[in-house]
Amino acid sequence: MAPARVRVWDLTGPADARSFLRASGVGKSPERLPLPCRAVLIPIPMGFSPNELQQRLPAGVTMLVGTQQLLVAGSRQGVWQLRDTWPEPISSGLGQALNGYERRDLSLRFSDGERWHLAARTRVMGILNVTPDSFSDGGLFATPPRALRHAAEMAEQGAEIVDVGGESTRPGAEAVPVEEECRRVLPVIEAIQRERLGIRVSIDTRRADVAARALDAGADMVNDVSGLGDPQMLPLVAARGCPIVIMHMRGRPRDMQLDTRYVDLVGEILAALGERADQARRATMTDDRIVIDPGIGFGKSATGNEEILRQLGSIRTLGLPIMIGVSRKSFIGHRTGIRNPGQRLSGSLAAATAAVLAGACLVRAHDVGATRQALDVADALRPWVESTYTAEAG
Ligand code: HH2
Repeated sequence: MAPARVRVWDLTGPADARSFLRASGVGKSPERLPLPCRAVLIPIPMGFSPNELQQRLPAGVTMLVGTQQLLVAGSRQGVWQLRDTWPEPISSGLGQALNGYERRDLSLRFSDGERWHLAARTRVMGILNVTPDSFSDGGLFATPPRALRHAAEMAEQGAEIVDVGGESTRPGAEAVPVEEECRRVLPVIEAIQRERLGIRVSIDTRRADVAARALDAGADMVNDVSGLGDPQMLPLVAARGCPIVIMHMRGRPRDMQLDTRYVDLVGEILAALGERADQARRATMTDDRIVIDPGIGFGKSATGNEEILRQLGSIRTLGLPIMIGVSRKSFIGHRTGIRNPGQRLSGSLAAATAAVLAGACLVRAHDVGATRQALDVADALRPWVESTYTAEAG
């Protein structure tokens, strides 16, 4: 019996609780929850009676019953006790989810053996779009010398990895032929390696063919916005020993903004990313080579993007490093009225800081210096970092 897919979130007050209840469809009244509390959503396994589970509820833990899910809420300790008192498959699903949610030893390992310890410091991924049409910097770095100069600048400003992309994934963008994508990205990756900028390189592509040639040219990681949409992507990264970012996107850039309605947005993202991560693990990828990303702006409305950021903590349930890409995106323009993406830096920093305080440990950004400064402060204030991990080891 597969473990039940459970979702964990620490609710701090009625606003959190209301959004969690609304999304899950389990009741509407936050006053029924013992706030602040740890809340856990559990799919009701076939043949289980909520009444029987209710009888085995530890003292101080509240249970609400929906049509397909149970919500239990209480102290951290009370919720952990359920793992020992409730039967399988809930017990192991709960154990896995609580362990994932509380996991602090997250790291990222590259094929040469270098390991980044992520709990100690959030890493900044500088965006290097070598495209004519990206939404905020299209055309600016489209020649190899300009791209190289920008990569060097970002390295100096504190980026530890640059994400080289040769295809815009802005809403409505058409796919670029493989040869053209390679023609744009490969010379830039080769130049960064040749110049020894001391920065890692990620290839932002949905295609395994492009990723393979980028890895040959010296890229260290694959950033796949289609979340393993190309069936050859997983065998490729598994064989090469490199890490991969698995991002959530519903639809394709061409059509992803046509319908941005979800029944339970964060629940759907969690389920999709959890499934892809399991697929990667089955292909021998270890957890230190899998990064997950909820895909801000990819098939989501402006308020949906804010909901993801508000509930980002619950994505920690998967126990994997979380990357976030909020830089200059349109939900910031929607909230502030600022139409020019280049003028959205302050909003980008606010969103990145909120994401890091909720558990993101890799931030993809255009404005590297300002982002690094904001995250140095955010890192010092992250409530979930344990002192044992504050000494950077790698
Ligand atoms: N966003 C963009 C592209 N790649 N990758 C990840 N993992 N997460 C993101 O949020 C993400 C991403 C879109 O931003 P940008 O590269 O600036 O624009 P464009 O797609 O127009 O080139």
